[in-house]
Amino acid sequence: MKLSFVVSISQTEFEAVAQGPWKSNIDYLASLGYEAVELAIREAANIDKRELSDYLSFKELKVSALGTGQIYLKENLSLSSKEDEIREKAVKRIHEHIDLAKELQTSVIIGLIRGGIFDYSQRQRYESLFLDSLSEICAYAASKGVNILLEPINRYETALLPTLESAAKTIYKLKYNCLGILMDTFHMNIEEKDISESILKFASLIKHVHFSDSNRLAPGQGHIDFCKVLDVLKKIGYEKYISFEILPKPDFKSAAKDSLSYIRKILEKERI
Ligand code: LER
Ligand code: MN
Repeated sequence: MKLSFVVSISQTEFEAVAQGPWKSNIDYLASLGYEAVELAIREAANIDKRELSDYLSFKELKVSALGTGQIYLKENLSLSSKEDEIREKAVKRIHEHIDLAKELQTSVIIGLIRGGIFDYSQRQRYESLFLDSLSEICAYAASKGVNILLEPINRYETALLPTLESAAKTIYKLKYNCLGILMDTFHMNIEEKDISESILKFASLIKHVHFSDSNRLAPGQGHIDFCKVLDVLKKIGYEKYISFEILPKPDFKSAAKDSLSYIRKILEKERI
């Protein structure tokens, strides 16, 4: 399992990321020994791809995934909007992320961009609009050889797809090989009956992992049992990235350092 940290390329309302000058954040993460960074990006088309990929290779860091939530948080574009124009704009923006992901040899996350829906009476309607958008995205991603990571998100952030089971049903329905699950321990702690059982049950679909403790702080600062989570990930043969998506508290540097040493200690002790 390879360790990664979420870095935002520009200023964002979402707090569980490293913010500020991205180059110095990347320098620091590389100096700690991280193997990859997950990049939270709002406008993929405006990124200087050459500068970004040159800098990452200079630091010998891979990109574990590209995040897309800022498109929703900052611009209110969502894949389940009832307005065709908004949905189309959101899909187009994800296509731009897919183009960037192809260059950086990484995957694209579909999390909050599905929309922060709280009108439960209309959930089916929103879900079907979301599935149409997702299907269009998957067709484009498949043509580019890029994987899409569908992230179950807890009920306080959206009404759509809160559990691994609901994401799995969506994946079986759409039948795209490029579509997998991003499991996030923070959301799972709220929504899953049993975190380990869900990981075992949907093992073959899990393609990316977010780690944060029950309170969105670094692993070890809340009540999630990460020894148990890592043990199950080991059992299913998970060898991809674990990305820390945590509040930078008390500050980014200590949060990044503490997460890495806490998880490494567990990995080494159990020889995962
Ligand atoms: C994003 O990865 C996430 O976990 C969501 O909570 C974003 O709001
Ligand atoms: Mn997450």
